[in-house]
Amino acid sequence: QYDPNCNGKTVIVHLFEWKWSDIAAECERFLGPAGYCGFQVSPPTEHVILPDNNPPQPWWQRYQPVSYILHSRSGNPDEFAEMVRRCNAVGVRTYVDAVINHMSGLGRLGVSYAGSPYDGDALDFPGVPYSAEHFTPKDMCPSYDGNVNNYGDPNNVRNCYLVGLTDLYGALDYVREAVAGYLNSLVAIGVAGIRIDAAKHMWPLDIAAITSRVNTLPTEHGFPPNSKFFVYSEVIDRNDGAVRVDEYYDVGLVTEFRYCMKLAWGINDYGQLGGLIDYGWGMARDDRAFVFVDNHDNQRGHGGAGDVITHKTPREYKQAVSYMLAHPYGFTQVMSSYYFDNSDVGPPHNEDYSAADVIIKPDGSCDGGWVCEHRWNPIAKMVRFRNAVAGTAMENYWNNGGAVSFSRGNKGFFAMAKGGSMTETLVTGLPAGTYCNIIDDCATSITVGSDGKALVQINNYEEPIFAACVGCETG
Ligand code: AAO
Repeated sequence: QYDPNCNGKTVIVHLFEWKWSDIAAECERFLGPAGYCGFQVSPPTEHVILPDNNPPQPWWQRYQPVSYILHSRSGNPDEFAEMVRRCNAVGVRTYVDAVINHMSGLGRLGVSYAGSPYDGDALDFPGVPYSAEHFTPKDMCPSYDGNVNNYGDPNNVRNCYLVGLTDLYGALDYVREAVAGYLNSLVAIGVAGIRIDAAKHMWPLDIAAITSRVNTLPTEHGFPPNSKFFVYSEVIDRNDGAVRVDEYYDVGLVTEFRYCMKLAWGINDYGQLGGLIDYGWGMARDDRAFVFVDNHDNQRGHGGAGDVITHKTPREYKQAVSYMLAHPYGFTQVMSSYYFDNSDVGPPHNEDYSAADVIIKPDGSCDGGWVCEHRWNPIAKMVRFRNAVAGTAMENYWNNGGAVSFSRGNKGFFAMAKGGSMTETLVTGLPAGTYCNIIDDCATSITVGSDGKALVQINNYEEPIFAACVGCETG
């Protein structure tokens, strides 16, 4: 459950709200060749459909499941399985955003894509089936209105309804079996792991009871025998509540949201990059941390917003993601977004609100409202860098407040200049020789002497990054 099962590759991309057929194509034409380990999909199950919301059918309706049938605006079960199959065939793994803490919100009533009816107030979800006895008994929630409203009390956080979402009673064998059944249906078609949505609101023991029932990954999808399902728990711990990231180490990796904030501070003021990882703050240990510059929530002011860099400031964003991918801490995820003004609005869509095609322009960038940060030049190149230097330590760290550099063992060297230019003689950690900058397709290079030093020059305002790695082919 700690291994993403992708042959040692190091970066996942979150293809937020993409449809399955587009992802299948993206695996073959881009993710595989670029060296991505895999991708996280939006919740694939049937969910509430909210045509009367303003705006209609917000992105977050997918976080209100009503059954475990894999049918959503991204596609139907056949399209989902076909995506997983095609991506596995090119060595790119699928990770599902698993919403298993709750079902729909109270007051939600209707019928979903595959025909499953739902009634939130009656706690009735026949598509699973779940009924009232499968939800956390009211007397176990210490809050006055039944909702999570005191992050200082774990019983409140985990036994009450998160923003009115009907909370599954994870202590019940029936619920554990039903959720494990869902996860095993994913395993059977070749899914390699899950993000556990709202894990902070589940008891770690309940999660462990569920994941212990998950089968090993099928060898016919290319997994080595006895491979375990990868798990990363979504826990927003900003030193502000009773629930801490380390409570989730036994079940897998855990999201480290303090990293988003620390990295944003560091990009705004390079002097602060040196203190990026702060164990004094309780940040997750290196082999448990799941990190990202921004996610689908905090990029739009939902959970844990503030102090976060997003695609809306592309120059800073490229620096932030490049630094994250150069730095050894944690397992990394790259965000891939769609443009939005309204924080509730769903993805680019067709008339029936199914997800619209991702359009790829001749220059390789995206159109049709999709941002495709994962294709941005320095970001895609740094995926290759991170794979090439995997397992090495950060050494020879240098930072003068306006520029920063470090080596990764004797395999890679990284430098970045906030203002867009720098000229410095630096210790590179690399064996003597000439190395070119993979970011500018080898337009510039450094010559490392026998003392490991080189004159490093950066002169590129938009992408002020130098990255070289041993054995990194270019182009
Ligand atoms: C929607 C409507 C609601 C309605 C509900 C039910 O918006 O009005 O009541 O339906 O009908 C997403 C959306 C929700 C949406 C939900 C269901 O974001 O708006 O509700 O789908 O459709 C907490 C959780 C965390 C959660 C986050 C959003 O701990 O798990 O809220 N993230 C996941 C998903 C997310 C999804 C869900 C969970 C639910 O990624 O997309 O919701 O499936 C503090 C706490 C955090 C807490 C935040 C926000 O954070 O520590 O635990 O996250 O508050 O409540 C500073 C602090 C930081 C603080 C933050 C607040 O940064 O340092 O600690 O401010 O923003």
